[in-house]
Amino acid sequence: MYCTKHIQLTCALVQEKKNTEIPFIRLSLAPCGGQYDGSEGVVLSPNYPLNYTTRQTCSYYITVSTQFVVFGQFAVFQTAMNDSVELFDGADENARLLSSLAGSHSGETLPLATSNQIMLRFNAKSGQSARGFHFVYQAVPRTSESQCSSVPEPRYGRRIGSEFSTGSVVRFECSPGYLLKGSSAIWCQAVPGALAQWNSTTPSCIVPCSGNLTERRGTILSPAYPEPYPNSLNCLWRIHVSEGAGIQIQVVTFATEHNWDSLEIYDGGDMTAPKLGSFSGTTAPALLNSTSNQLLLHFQSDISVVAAGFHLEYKTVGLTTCPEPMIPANGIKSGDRYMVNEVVAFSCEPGYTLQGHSHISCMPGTVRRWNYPPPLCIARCSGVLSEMSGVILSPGFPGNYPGNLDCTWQITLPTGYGAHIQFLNFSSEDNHDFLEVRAGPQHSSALIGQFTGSQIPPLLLSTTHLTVIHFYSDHSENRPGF
Ligand SMILES: [Ca+2]
Ligand SMILES: [Ca+2]
Repeated sequence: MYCTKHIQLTCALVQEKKNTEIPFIRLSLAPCGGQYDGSEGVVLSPNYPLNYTTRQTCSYYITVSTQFVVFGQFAVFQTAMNDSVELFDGADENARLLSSLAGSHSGETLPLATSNQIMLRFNAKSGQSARGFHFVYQAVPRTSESQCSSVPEPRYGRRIGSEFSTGSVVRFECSPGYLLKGSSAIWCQAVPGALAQWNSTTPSCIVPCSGNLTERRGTILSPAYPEPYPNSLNCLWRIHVSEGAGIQIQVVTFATEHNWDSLEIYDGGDMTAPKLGSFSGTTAPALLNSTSNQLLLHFQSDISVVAAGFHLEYKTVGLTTCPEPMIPANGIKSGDRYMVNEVVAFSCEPGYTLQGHSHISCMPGTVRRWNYPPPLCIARCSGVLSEMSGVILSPGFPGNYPGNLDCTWQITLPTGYGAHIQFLNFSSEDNHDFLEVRAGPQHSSALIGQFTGSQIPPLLLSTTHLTVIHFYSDHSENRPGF
């Protein structure tokens, strides 16, 4: 099938229904209309959580015990502009209209009903569709002149105070990651000749689509979490903790539309910083570590298909360093800073050859480690030396050389120069392991000296510019060499 995601709406819908990568999409579909008798409950638009079916009117009748009244709010509300929901303060549409809503109104608290019955009528005649609604209701005590209506806990938050008589104050706070929208405190006022009333509506707890987080720890949620996030988001969160500290993000849940809705995390204060990663679908690492005291999170969703979103927790951590690198035997380390991106260099003492990487750097990532192991400094069996001075060591020096060696070092000097050869150490198995110095590359070239045993050879002079040193050891009895 050929289809372009952003052009064919039908294609997007099919994709949503078939998409098995996105968890939390409930597939049981809500009916159009019904009777609700519990002391609390949920009313969903037809087909919810998918877009509602159009060209119909659905009537929902909600009844609670007679000593209570109905209190309700829309956790989610999204209709086409010409489709509306009407709430009637009684058993049918002849009762007083409590509220009439169209468009987008999630989280709003509705006026309290005066009766124990309400009727909710959904007019979906426009032919256009949208997400619909998720209406939550509960039975609350009737009010009086000295008693305000009982105040429910906000979704994703809590109510502090449970006195609802005149003069009482009730405060609200939101769960981590949510922001209070509305009054953080309300009080119950006496109204002369009428029922007592709260001075303001109860607030709601929403997820902000941006933020500057400076606390030592915190929570970042995708907008509308734990409901799926909306389309067309462009959210930016900055975490900035104290200088010298690092930030660790724990990914608690993560699900976005694969390839289309992605969370990018920058290892610094702005989008020019290197990315710690770009995540979409359900793949995100459990832990992410910054290399400094700032992180930037950028979440974008496109125009169709959503998923459950994400829940991230961050905390401030000590920025860890890479472990002290081991200095190779006969080697020298330069650099003593082991933070991320810092480099340590190694070199070898004269006569030793560096094997491995001369520079290693401390890598960013969840675990602090060097990009390479420290190098080794080894005395090689054979080599070509063309410097005007140098050092030659037997393999393994200052330890014993191995058996069965056949090493050749060639000293190549500019024409006209000869070589002084001075032995600082010499020890080989007498009459079995030999060192030979010849004035030329051939085995037949003039022998300057042949040495074996434990006596240090004398100062030698080669009169040619090409001097060759051979060292042979047999299969047994090794000594420290030279
Ligand atoms: Ca999307
Ligand atoms: Ca030997």
